[in-house]
Amino acid sequence: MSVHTEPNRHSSRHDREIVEARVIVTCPGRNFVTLKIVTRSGIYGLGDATLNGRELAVAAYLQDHVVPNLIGRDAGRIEDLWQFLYRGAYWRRGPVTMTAIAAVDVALWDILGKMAGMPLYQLLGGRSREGALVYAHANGRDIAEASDEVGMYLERGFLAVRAQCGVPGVKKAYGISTPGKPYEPAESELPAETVWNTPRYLETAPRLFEQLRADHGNAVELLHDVHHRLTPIEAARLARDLEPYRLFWLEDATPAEHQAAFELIRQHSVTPLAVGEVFNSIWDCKHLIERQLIDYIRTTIVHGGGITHIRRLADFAGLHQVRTGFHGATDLSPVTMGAALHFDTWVPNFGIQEYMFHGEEILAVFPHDYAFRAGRLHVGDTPGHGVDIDEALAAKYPYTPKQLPVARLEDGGMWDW
Ligand code: CS2
Ligand code: MG
Repeated sequence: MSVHTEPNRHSSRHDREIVEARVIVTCPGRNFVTLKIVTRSGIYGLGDATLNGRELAVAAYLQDHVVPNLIGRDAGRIEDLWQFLYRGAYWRRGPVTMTAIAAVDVALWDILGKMAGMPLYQLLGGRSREGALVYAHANGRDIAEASDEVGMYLERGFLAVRAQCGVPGVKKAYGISTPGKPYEPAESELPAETVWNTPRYLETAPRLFEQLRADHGNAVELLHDVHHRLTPIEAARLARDLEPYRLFWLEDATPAEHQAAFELIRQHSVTPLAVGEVFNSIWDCKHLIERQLIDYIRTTIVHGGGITHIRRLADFAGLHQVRTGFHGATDLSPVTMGAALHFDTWVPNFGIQEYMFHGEEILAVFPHDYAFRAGRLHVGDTPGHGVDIDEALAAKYPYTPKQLPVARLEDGGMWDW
């Protein structure tokens, strides 16, 4: 019997040639940088290149140093282009470089999916699950308000909720929204200055989770983000104090530049730990993973060199029973959310996905096919990652400078925000 297979009409080198790559900056409520790569066949791919508060640095890196290297190349050589931009640049790693590389990489995977007529999860190896468990953000000025918001998300079908609440005596704590508005940290052109008080926080956080378990029971998965503001021994104490409330995870308990600092937390507590939204490569978490000092790795596609690198990171984490828990704040565009969800649908060692919803204006600029049902996000079967950009609409929202806040201690000394 002879088997005849039609050659893919996009398989020629000529069709795959990159003829154009452009950087699109838009601010439909918050700034996003998107890279659009176009091939000779007319098929294009999109990659997110947004680095909150430093957007134009990545835009310039792409525009001035990456785009000229893409024109004329074969969009099908995803691995080779990744190596070219990483090894070939000589200056390796760092958030600006790795975000720029990610934008190229995700756009090329998107093109590959469109050429193959397949959704991205299929190219990665196919479905491992029906949907990706997600967690929402609940917050409140005090414990009672935060608990009400957890209840609201449970009514909307969420199975996992991150909870943050105001700290008595601290004027503007991380994670707490302005009343009536969704939580959005980068609100001003220059960084807002906030004041931090560790002892007050260490008293409040366990009381918050005691109340949440009393109000909502044990079935809901609860998460909490320390946002890098404790020293290792303080983090160890908080992790221990939270043990009775069985958190899904405690995030960024202490800054992780010094990875071995997490050994101290592990020695004192069995609260699961998550780290990594500010990491950019495997090298930032190699010790944390090899020594099983964390349970979840949060580095996601846009800030970690794209699918090509995050796939290696996830495989390495899997060897050490570390699961993924990708960053998904609103400063990551729907393009990253789409790509991350395809990854989540495939990756064997999936844990959870952060889901902090984008507003209507943003969703109109980025048409997408993922949808929330019963506590999980589900990707569609559109070829590629399933997220597009309406360039005419994007052009109506010019870039607006905004930076993240900073934090100081009460004596004025700088602290981690
Ligand atoms: C946060 C983010 O989502 C999270 O866990 O830590 O809100 C983070 O502050 C922002 O992404 C910074 O741009
Ligand atoms: Mg975080």
